Amino acid sequence: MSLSDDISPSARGKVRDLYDLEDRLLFVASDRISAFDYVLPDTIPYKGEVLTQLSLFWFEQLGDLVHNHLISTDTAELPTAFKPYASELAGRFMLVRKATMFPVECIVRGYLTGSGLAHYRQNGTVCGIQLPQGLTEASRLDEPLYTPSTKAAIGDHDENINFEQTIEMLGEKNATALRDLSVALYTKAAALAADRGIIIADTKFEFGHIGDQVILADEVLTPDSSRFWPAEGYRPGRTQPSFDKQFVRDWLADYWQVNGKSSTLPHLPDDVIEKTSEKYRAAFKMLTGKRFVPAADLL
Ligand code: Q0N
Repeated sequence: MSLSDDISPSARGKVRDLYDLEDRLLFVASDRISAFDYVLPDTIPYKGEVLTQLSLFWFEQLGDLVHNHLISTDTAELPTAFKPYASELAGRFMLVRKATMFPVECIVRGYLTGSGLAHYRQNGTVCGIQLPQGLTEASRLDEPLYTPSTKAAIGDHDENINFEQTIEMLGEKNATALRDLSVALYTKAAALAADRGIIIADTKFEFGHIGDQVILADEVLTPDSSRFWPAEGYRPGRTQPSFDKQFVRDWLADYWQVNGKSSTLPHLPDDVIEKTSEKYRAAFKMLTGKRFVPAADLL
């Protein structure tokens, strides 16, 4: 009896599900994992719980900067239809306020990598912002960059936009508020993480509003919404290892190298699954200073 088999989510992301409760939403983080843009056929034990507990930590840390959508994580407050799934949901769900979402992904980059680096190499700019010459893979930026994107009209890949375009989409007041909040949130979180041995290279925030109150939504500052790098061994000029997914990526890249890429994704070996599960818990411990406790252990 699995929740998503019995009740259809109103929105299903690669790894997260949202259920409509009319006045509220039930936000659920699964143990699914994606790598190289594919959702893999295996789940990572505790991943959804760890990411949820990490989001809760950040909502608390960042509560002085912005309101957020969290209402409750108490199974006692689940609507009747979801009560039979309380043990499946415990630790991995949030009851959240339904907001009107701004159609912009608010990305902040403190380091240059990925699509930001690719654009910089071609144009010297990222999202219309001119950068100094000589930057390389994983270079730290002097100031964090706000590089918003939007869901492309066709397909579902994201398209970078410049700040001007966000003004056209959201109006100047909202566009400015989202940019300033995003940079402030990233700056505070990245400083805390840096003190604890984790580089948050970049991250994505999603905001909504209820009336004229801006609200931070979705999950925040998790390894799924961000690039986490181990501070130890950081060296610009080469691709940094992913704090959480490196075992998975290395194993998959190796597997494809040997077997070729086919249409079916392979199952991960048990030790890759176990080591990856441990990585998520290690990130949680480093960032929060607390050991991760599975919800099942709290009964
Ligand atoms: C919402 N998404 C995008 C979950 C995440 N509080 C909210 N109010 C209204 N809408 C949303 C939220 C939130 N969070 C956010 N979609 C709707 C990402 N989803 C994708 C599916 O899984």
